Amino acid sequence: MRVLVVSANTLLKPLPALPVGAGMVYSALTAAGFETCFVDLAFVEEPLEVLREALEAFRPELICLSVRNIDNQVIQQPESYLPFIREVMEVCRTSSSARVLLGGAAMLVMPEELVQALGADYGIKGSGGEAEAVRLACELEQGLAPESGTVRIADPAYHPVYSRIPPKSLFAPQYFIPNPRIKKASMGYQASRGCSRHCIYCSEGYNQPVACRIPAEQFCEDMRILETEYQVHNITFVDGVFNHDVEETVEFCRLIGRTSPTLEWSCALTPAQITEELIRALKENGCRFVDIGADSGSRQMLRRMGKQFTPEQLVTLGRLLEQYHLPYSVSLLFGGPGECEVTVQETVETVNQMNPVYILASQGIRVYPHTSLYHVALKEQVIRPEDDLLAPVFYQSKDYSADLLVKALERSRHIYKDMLMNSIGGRT
Ligand code: B12
Ligand code: SF4
Repeated sequence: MRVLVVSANTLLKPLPALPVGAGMVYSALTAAGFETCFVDLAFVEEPLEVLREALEAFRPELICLSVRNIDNQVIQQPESYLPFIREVMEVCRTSSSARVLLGGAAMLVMPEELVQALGADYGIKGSGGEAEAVRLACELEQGLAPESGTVRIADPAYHPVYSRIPPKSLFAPQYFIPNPRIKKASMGYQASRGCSRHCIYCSEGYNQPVACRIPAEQFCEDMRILETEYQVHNITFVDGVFNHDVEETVEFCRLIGRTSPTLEWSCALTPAQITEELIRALKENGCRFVDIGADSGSRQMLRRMGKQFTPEQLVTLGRLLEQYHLPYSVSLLFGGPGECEVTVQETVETVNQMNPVYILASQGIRVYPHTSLYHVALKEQVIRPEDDLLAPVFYQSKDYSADLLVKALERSRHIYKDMLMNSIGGRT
């Protein structure tokens, strides 16, 4: 069977995101013996035309459409990418009679809704997906086609053959232009799937409240490919959080050190699972930057946002990172349930006790259906059951406004930046 894998993400800001996931699906299907072709719609002048030509030339029997972003999640300047995805789907339908299987990061967030809205034949949701794509393609080949509109849940476990880094030659060279900020070629790499945390606005921990780490041998093999074939010596771990479990993470850091002693890397930490031994293990094994996904520094807000740590734990993490000379950023999310003048001030005061390199502050939280926030938003009548959440919809506490933040930032030691990296306020 001929299978065309399409990466439909054309967004190049804030930086181009290498379509590793779509590439893994391509590699898995190729390894399973299917005749495959890969089309990436980024960096081409006329993406729809490129897709049409590929469909006509390759004549696929199955199209694996990888969708990454639904919208930009920016309340100040919301931008939906669905109109373009609909156009992509339209081209698939008019230029081909192949069945369309939908997958990708956007399917973590709104799986059934996307399959229905785009009129796809099948969908696979959740972290992982490459092995499930192979399974579905095999069924189609054997004439065991599932019912149209079926959405399956991916098994997050890493498959020894199918969950492999794709060949570098699959990707456009533009993806490997060094990041101007760090002046090095860096790459996102996922070493665990799912998330052990339960942030109320996120479908990751809601769907799969355990994380599944890549097996050690497979990780070593991936690192060898990254260093030799990709020539990348700097990676960002894009796991929901890096430290799901302290002891296991310490061991994993040591594995990185043994496997790739010259690799430099960054990761996201939750203050909930920290020991000094862990921070030492990060430092000794190549970690060069940490993002703390704090969301808030207010005790009440941390509890309401489902963050499972306290302001004291947040400050302690900052101090430990400083002690070990590990630079870090703090990500904040203002406007969650119950956010008000007092809680905003509490956050600013907590972060004043820390010394991050920068602070990224978002305001208003994008509401997705399979999350706890969805139910809060319904209860507070911010949304109605019939609302179409495919369009950017945000939750913002009625007691919160951007002015409150600007006022609170008069007492900040730091500059706060928004999602578009504009300065919101504060001082150094
Ligand atoms: C790391 C990350 C970033 C990094 C990327 C860094 C880099 N160098 O790649 C940065 C910070 C730059 C970033 C930016 C943005 N991001 Co981001 N990002 C992520 C994150 C945390 C991980 C993505 C990743 O690399 N995954 C690892 C790869 C291997 O997995 P994957 O692509 O999902 O592929 C797997 C499956 O999806 C599946 N699969 C993939 N394709 C297909 C196709 C088929 C047919 C099938 C069956 C399966 C399948 O199999 C793959 C292998 O298992 C995700 C959250 C998440 N957990 O996915 C958000 C996420 C993808 N980002 C999101 C968004 C919105 C953005 C931005 C638009 C934000 C903004 N305003 O700037 C930008 C867009 C950037 C761009 N150019 O596209 C959203 C997208 C969904 C949505 N809400 O619209 C997500 C899901 C976060 C969320 N929960 O809301 N992001
Ligand atoms: S830590 Fe990140 S991935 Fe995990 S539940 Fe929270 S927002 Fe989602």
